[in-house]
Amino acid sequence: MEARTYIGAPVRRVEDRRFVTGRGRYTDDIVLPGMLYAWIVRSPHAHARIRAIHTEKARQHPGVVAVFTGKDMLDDGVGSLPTGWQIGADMKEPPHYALAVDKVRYVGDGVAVVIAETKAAARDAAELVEVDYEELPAVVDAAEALKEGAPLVHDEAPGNLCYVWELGDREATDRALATAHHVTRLEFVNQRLIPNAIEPRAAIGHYDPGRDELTLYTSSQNPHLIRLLLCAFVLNLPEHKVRVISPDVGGGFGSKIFHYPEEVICAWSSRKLGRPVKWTAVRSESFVSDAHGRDHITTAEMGFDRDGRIVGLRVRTIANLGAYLSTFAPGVPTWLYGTLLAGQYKTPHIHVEVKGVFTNTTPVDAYRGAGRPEATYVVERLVDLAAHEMGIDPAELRRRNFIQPDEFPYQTPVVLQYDSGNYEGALNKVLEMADYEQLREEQKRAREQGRLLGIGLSCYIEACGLAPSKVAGAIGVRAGLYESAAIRVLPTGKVQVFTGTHSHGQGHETTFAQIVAHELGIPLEDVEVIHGDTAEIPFGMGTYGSRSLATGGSAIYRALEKIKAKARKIAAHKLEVAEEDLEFRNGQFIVKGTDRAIGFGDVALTAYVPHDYPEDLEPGLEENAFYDPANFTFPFGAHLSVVEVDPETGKVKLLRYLAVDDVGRIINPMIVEGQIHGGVAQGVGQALLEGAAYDRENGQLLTGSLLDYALPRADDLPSFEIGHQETPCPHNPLGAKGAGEAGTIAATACVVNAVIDALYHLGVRDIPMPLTPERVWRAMKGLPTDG
Ligand code: MCN
Repeated sequence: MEARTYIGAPVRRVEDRRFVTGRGRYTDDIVLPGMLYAWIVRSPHAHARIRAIHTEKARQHPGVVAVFTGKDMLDDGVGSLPTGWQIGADMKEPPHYALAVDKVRYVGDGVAVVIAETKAAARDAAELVEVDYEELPAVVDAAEALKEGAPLVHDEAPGNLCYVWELGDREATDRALATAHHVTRLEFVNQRLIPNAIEPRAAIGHYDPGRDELTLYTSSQNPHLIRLLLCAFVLNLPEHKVRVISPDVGGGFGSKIFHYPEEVICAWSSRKLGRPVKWTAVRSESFVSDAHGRDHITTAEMGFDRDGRIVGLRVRTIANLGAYLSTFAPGVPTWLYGTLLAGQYKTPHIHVEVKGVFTNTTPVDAYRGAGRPEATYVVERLVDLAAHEMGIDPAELRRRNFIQPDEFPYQTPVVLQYDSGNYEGALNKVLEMADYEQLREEQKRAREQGRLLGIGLSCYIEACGLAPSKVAGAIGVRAGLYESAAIRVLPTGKVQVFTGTHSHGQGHETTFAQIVAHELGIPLEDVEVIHGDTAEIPFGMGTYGSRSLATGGSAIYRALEKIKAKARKIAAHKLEVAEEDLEFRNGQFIVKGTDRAIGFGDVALTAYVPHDYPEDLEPGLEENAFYDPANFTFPFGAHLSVVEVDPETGKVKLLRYLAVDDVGRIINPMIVEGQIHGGVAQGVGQALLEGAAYDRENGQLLTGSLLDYALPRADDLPSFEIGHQETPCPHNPLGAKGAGEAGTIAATACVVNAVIDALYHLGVRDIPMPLTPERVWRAMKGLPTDG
């Protein structure tokens, strides 16, 4: 392949060689000499006081080395896990200890850890730990938790209220809705989801007493942040003596961004015992101990004028935060949600109020899309329902309200300034791919035959590429959100790229290598991308919020510019010409208008064997860059789905799913398609299948395994039809926007809209998700659906 054509090429993922041949190296694959195994004793109660913990029997079990409780850790000075996002000065931030000290607050809350020579011994001995609980009433529903007399989760948070957050102009929005020609209103639950990465979370603490150094291996999306929180807040360790390694990670979908109790437990107990300590979750443990996603109760009203133009949007949301604040939890239902409520539309007035609430449930935090799927669901369900209510075609109603291509940069009433877009272009393309008019005809014919076909649209926008650090600071994020890169050109011209992002399925080892090979004009095989080890890479901010290409890729690009600038000086010296007389093409510095040239490899060698070298230049060819973006990136798109509902059983069959996404300039279209496919599958999962259920009486998680929690499978999904549109991002050097969450953000509303479209003529306006056959059937019969 011509070196210069790597950007935009559907290169196969280089990392897959090791993954598909079983040679990936995940945390649980790592076996260290003298390693011990941890098993965590978890609360079977949603809410209880711990009267006493009896550990003697467990300690005597063969193979057991130690049993620790929350009190042991507290007495040893171990601090609380902090949250990284402050929402307003009044936000309540009760302590969250790695093991509960006085009270347990959800089923799965850790109370003790058993550490033994084998995992089996640790597990067996854990059964011998006797905890004397005084059970307390529990509350799992966020609206119930706000009611007077509800069980109190934390004394520090009266009424279970963590914060009240609002954005937008309340009075102007109220006025706009009061005088609107038509108001569409929806009350709904955006249900709780449980992430299920293929690889369960795992951690190994490895303390080396000789060097007084701690290494933490952890299946994390975010190694530097974990090290910072662990050192500065929880264990009070010198940061330079701690190394965090996130080796191969088998998916995260957001759930591995956060600093988890088990990381603290393994790190601390390894220091105590002077031996490595490993913990690996079993799947049912992941169900209760990985942070969950979504869980909003929302009332939303959208007002329209006589011509179908949106005049205002009012949103009231109660967000369930679970029992403790997870690392980014406060920001997800607020800044990552409320700021996206303009969607793709010119909505003059928006007001949103969010109450963040503690309950006796697993903590809730970011899950693929994090706040943005919830915002898209609000906007796209309302627009679609309004179209039905006003008798306007849903595509036409959207067209009447789109922000137009010549209106960018576009300032929304909810803080964000969109940088670029062509929303109608994406909609037109997906309608054309689907042959929309023909589909509507088919729908009519099908209805005459008693068949229930539905067509759904979802025109989404997301803010990703998190974030300008200045903005992050202004909205309470307790971290910078730039990204780092280092490029080391070796004497033979081979290149190592160190990135502060973390790849756990997204294919960075391929796409980032494509950028480098393209820009340096060298073969892809000459580039190695390294990530996930704080001892090797500059301080980085990790992977989430579809930020890695836009920020991490841009940092790599900036470092490449420095490499090229230095290489040019060396080349000019070797060729005895001025730097301006050189052009760099296909890996060669060429004297303009001549055939005299020097290859990049020769320049690299000269940098390390500087016998004949410019006087004022340092040897070596290695550069760093930290890239802080000027704005978020704003990918968008239009998705369309076609469903058929079985009138007898209520079963929804997804017949077609089409997506046109605009993720700016594409580095690797095959990887982007894969990202969209995976994202859509997760979005469809929320619409039709997935949903966490708690027993309201006793707070037990009823969907605690894959037997009860339905993930989408291949046979639930059609073959997706994918189209692209490219509107380059105007403010990063690659012109790239994010792609990692787009599918999830669009798909949920798209599928629900299709089902409602199929049933609207039967009087169905809404069905709670997931749209199980029973609920759909009940809705068709006019029976209550919230069971
Ligand atoms: N890409 C591209 N051209 C673009 C945009 C992206 O070629 N214009 C490529 C990128 O180079 C990268 C991939 O697409 O290889 C995704 O890039 P990006 O959108 O920057 O997203 P991140 O790499 O930051 O990944 C995060 C995102 C999120 S937030 C979740 S959640 C998610 C996702 O990615 N979790 C995933 N995709 C996942 N895919 C897998 N397999 N596993 C997960 O856990």
